[in-house]
Amino acid sequence: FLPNPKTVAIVGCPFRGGQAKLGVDNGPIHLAEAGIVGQLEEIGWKVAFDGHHQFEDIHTADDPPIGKLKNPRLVSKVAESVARVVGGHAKNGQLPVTLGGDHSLAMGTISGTLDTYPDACVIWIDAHADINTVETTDSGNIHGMPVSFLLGIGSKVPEFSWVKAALKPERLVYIGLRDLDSGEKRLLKEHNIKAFSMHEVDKYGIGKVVEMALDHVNPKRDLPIHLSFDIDALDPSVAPSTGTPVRGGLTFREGHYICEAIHETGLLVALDLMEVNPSIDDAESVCQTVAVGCSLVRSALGETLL
Ligand code: Z70
Ligand code: MN
Ligand code: MN
Ligand code: MN
Repeated sequence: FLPNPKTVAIVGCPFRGGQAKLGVDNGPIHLAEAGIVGQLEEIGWKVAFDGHHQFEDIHTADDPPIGKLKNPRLVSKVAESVARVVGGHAKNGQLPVTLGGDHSLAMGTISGTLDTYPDACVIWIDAHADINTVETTDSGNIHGMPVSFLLGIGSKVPEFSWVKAALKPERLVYIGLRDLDSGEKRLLKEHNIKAFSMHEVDKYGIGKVVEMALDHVNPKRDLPIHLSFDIDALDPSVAPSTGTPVRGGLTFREGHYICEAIHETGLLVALDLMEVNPSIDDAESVCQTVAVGCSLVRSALGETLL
């Protein structure tokens, strides 16, 4: 089923409408300026990058909240266009690497992947579960909600009717969680969603956790994998420049190990790197965070230590 892509399509998404902080829209610009394209070429990929995506601008005045949801029409429009772009690249046999931008974009990237590979599984690396529904969200920030839309749980918002409930709970697994709202904890239990929090990472070690995660979503190691990596899964000492740093996160090596192990499966069909915010913390922290982001992407795409 895999086209064995030799070409990466970089999908730069300068978007911040899924949360309130300024700056995360500059994440992809910094990642590109740090030389991610050349770095991937260096490790043997052809890289297609035709510039960052331009999104339709819907002004806040024309986009009042729907229930608690903030910027709902804007987020929906942007994610829908990202779904089209990612799906298009995947159907061309390319491996889409989406650079965010906030994590609401994953509503689009994963929709694009599932449209192309309906039996794909999702490995979601994050401090947060991003599974709030219309009912459970407190903040109204849609970057805390993309998973519920993909699963089709919570009440439906007509503006998001393009999102198919194409993700089955058994095809989703989390690693790195440590900051969940109480409603999110309930949803994970209710829907039997497998999650490895930092507690399990400490208990079993990252090698065993990745193996157990793959055993759950991909027992025969034959399904395509979409890896959605929120940089805030890493400890703030490793990746300080992100909107919601949470202490007690993955080490530099644990983050890279996840990417390396997923590359080794040979099943990766799409990758997201989200929530790099160059407006947070000092210049040195930004540099460090952007470099770690590039490095995670290289590891997921096959850079080896030896
Ligand atoms: C919270 C919410 C979130 C990222 C914060 C936080 C969600 N659960 N995700 N930062 N990346 O607002 O729903
Ligand atoms: Mn493109
Ligand atoms: Mn996230
Ligand atoms: Mn997060």
